[in-house]
Amino acid sequence: MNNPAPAISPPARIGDHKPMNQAVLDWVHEVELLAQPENIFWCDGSERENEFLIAESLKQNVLIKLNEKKAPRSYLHRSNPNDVARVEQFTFICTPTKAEAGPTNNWSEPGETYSKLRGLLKGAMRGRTMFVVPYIMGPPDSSLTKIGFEITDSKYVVLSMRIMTRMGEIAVKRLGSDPKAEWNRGVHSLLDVNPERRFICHFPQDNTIISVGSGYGGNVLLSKKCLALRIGSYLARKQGWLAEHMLILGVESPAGKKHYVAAAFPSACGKTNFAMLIPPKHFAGWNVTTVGDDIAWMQIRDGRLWAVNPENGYFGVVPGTSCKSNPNAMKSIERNTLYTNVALTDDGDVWWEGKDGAPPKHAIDWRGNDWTPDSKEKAAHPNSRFATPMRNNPVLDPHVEDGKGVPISAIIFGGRRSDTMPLVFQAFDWEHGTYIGATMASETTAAATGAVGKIRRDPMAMLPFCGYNIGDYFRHWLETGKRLTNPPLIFHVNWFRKSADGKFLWPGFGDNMRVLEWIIDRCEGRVGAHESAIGHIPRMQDLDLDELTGVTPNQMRELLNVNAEEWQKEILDHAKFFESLGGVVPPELEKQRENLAARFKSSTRA
Ligand code: OXD
Ligand code: MN
Repeated sequence: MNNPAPAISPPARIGDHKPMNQAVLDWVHEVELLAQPENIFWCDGSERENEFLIAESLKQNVLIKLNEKKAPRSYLHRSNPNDVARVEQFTFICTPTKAEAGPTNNWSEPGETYSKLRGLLKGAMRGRTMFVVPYIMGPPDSSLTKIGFEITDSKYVVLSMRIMTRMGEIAVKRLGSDPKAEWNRGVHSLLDVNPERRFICHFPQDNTIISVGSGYGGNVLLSKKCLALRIGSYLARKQGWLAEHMLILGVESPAGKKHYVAAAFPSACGKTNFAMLIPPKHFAGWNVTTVGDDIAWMQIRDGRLWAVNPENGYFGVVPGTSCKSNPNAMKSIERNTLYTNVALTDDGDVWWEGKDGAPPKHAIDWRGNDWTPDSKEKAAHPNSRFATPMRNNPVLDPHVEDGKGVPISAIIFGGRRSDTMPLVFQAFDWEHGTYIGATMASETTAAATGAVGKIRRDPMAMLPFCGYNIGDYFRHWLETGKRLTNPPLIFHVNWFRKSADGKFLWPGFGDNMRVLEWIIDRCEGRVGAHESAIGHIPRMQDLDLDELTGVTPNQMRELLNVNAEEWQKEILDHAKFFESLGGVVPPELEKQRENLAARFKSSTRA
């Protein structure tokens, strides 16, 4: 469990890798004086250090070793049951004014917040080891790459950061000794893992993050949601690029033509599955490769958008992952994987709901209790996770380390919608696409605490991750569009539409290739569409549906249908959402809504 663990004493040359940079040394000293740890452990990211930390974690029951034959070099971690997901209600953007954080963020005054956090951190690491984790986000030779240092009192965090980032020596070298160099300061302490003392605070102006009271990945791997998205989006606007909650995939046709696509779906809506898609047999010769499964940093070059994945690993949702839903993820997590909150089988393997094969007759559930198929509780927590190096992915894109990134031909927005949203449609242009992203909605999932299955607007899947005023974020998207001479085409997809009797209409997974092919063909201008009120929609004949099983022509019509009544409600809901943002929405997007409503009025066929 994620409870405070005693200090460790590493052998010589482990934990003594101090950087040369005086600004880092001064800051670490300041945190040391405040948190009063027993000792400081400077990480270098080496294999030797990793082995040592794993051995210590096993001794202190922070990790459980899995069966070496079934899950080589893999471990299970159980978090405190009160600490299993991101806590949006305790996540703050601490800008000098509330307006800078905007209507979608919790705001807290920086001065007061620093003092409150200092109070909580005072003496918080007494008797414990304080780790200093240097890391970079982005390929080593990218101009977008950022340096971060995370101080933490959790070995689980150090081990996870080693998977999720390029950690250690590489960051120390890149930073060098310039005291004015740009780097992110991150401080994390478990405290006593008490939800009442759990705060995830971002200070964009100071490039600083302080996270206390949690051990859950999204709250504490400060490189990911905190730096790469919240602080990242703030820096991106200032510096003229985009930091987005998007997967990046490559798709190559049998003729050898390759395109890259970025897609924004809210948390736990299938980004990892889509990024690792295996085309159905009928699509022989098509290949999908993964650049990233969660975050895209994109900059403009030659009038196009070029994307890099800042991460080095995948932190994916486990339940539902199987050889049917994502064979490449199953291969990726076969080894060197850190599991959190899945079930442990009697033979030392891991299990979760939705895994291939029959459930085990007995297991230990994610809380550490006995479990059988008759148990009422789930064996794995619905937001249980794997952290696995991206190099485990058999379909890793060869350009993943390319500093200039990959050129993006299409951007896809999508969410879980039981109704209203057709399988796929294409925006008329960038501004219309920005509107589609800005009004995107999805049913909530277990990735964040709170009710599951409620529709919420989640602009560009960035609602929990935009580190500044959402109105300015929309404006930044519109401005970016003006700077692009060769912008990506923008699409919206919905794999989750249901029939009147509540069944999913679309098989999803590999069959999403059929939609992806249409998207690529649209980019190449070689396939048709019907021009509807909401955008270009494929007609049945525009999609390759050969050998598609389980979808009748009527169901297909339903999937592609634009129901005017549902859309009247949808447009009203867009208006309500914009209104709830209190006047920050750019007029161009208000106008887009009026145009959408007008198109429905002037059209008899939607
Ligand atoms: C994630 C999330 O973990 O979006 O990627 O919550
Ligand atoms: Mn995510």
